[in-house]
Amino acid sequence: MSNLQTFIQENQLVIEQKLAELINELTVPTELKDAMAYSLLAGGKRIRPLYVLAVLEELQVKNEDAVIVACTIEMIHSYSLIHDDLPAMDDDDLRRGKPTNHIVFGEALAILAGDGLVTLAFGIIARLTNLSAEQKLNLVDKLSFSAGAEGMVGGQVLDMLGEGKSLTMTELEQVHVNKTGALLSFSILAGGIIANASEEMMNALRTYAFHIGLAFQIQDDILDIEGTSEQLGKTAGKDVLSEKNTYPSILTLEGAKKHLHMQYDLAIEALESVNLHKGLLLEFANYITKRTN
Ligand code: GRG
Repeated sequence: MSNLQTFIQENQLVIEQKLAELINELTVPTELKDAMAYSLLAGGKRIRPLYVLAVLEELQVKNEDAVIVACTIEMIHSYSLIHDDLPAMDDDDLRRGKPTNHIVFGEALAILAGDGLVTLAFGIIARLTNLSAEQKLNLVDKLSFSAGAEGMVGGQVLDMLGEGKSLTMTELEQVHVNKTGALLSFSILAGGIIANASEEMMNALRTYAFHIGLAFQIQDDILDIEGTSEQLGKTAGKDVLSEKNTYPSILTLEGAKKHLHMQYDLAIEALESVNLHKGLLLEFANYITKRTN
C-alpha cells in the first residue's frame, strides 16, 4: 500500500469519528440534528480535511485541534452540497448514491441544516484551545473569505450567471478558482496556519493549492465524460447534457487533459521550492489528477 493510501485509511477514520462526535454533542432540535448528520456523515472522500492533516504531516507538526479544523471545512463543504442540490439550484435527487437532503427532510429543513453546518464551523474554530487567538482569527478570516462571496458563494453565482452563455477560458477559470478551488485551497493553507509555517512555505503552499484546486475541477469535468457509472450517476451526466461550461466543452477532452497536466506540473514545481515535492503532497496531487470518483 502506498504512503498516501495508508495515510488516507488511518485519517479518514479519525475524521469520521470526530465529525460524528461534533454533531452528537449538539443540543439542538432532533430533526435539525438528523438533517445535519444525514449529509455530514454520509461518506464522501473527505479530501479537504485529509489535506489539512497531510500538510501538518509533511511539516512534521502535531496539534490536537488540527482534526477539528479539518472537520469544520467538511461542514462547510457539506452545507454547500446540500444547498447546491436544492430545487432552486441544481435540483438533484441523488448525492453519493443516496437521496439528497431535501428529498429526505424537505426543502426548509435542508436549507436550515446547511445554515446550521456553516455557522457551526466558525463557532467551533473560535472555541479551540490548542491554537493561539491569532491563529484562530487567521483561520476564521481565511475560511470566511474562501467559503463566502469572495470565494465559493461568489463562484457559484458566476457559474449560475454563465449558464447558457459561452464562457472564455479566463471566465471559466474564474468560476472554478472561486467555486471549487477556494475551499480546497483553504484546506491546504489551514495546515500551514496551524503549523505556524514560514512566509516562504505559505507562498509555496498557496501556489500548490491554487493549481491543485483547478486540477481537481478539471478532473471532475473529465470524469463527467469518461467517469465510471458511479461518477456519471452522481450527476446523471447532467453537466454534459445541459451544455454547462466545462473544461472539455471549451478546450475539447484532449485539451482539458493537457490543461490538467499543466496545472499538475505547476503545483509540483511550487513544492520543489520548499523541498516538499517527494512526499504526501505529491502523492495527493497524483491522486487528484488520476481519481476515478
Ligand atoms: C451552494 C454556496 C453553494 C456552493 C456550491 C461546491 C459547490 C458550490 C457545488 C458542488 C457542485 C459540484 C459537483 C462541483 C464540482 C466539484 C465538487 C466540489 C465536487 C464535490 O466535491 P467532492 O468530490 O465530493 O470532494 P465528496 O462527495 O467526495 O465529498
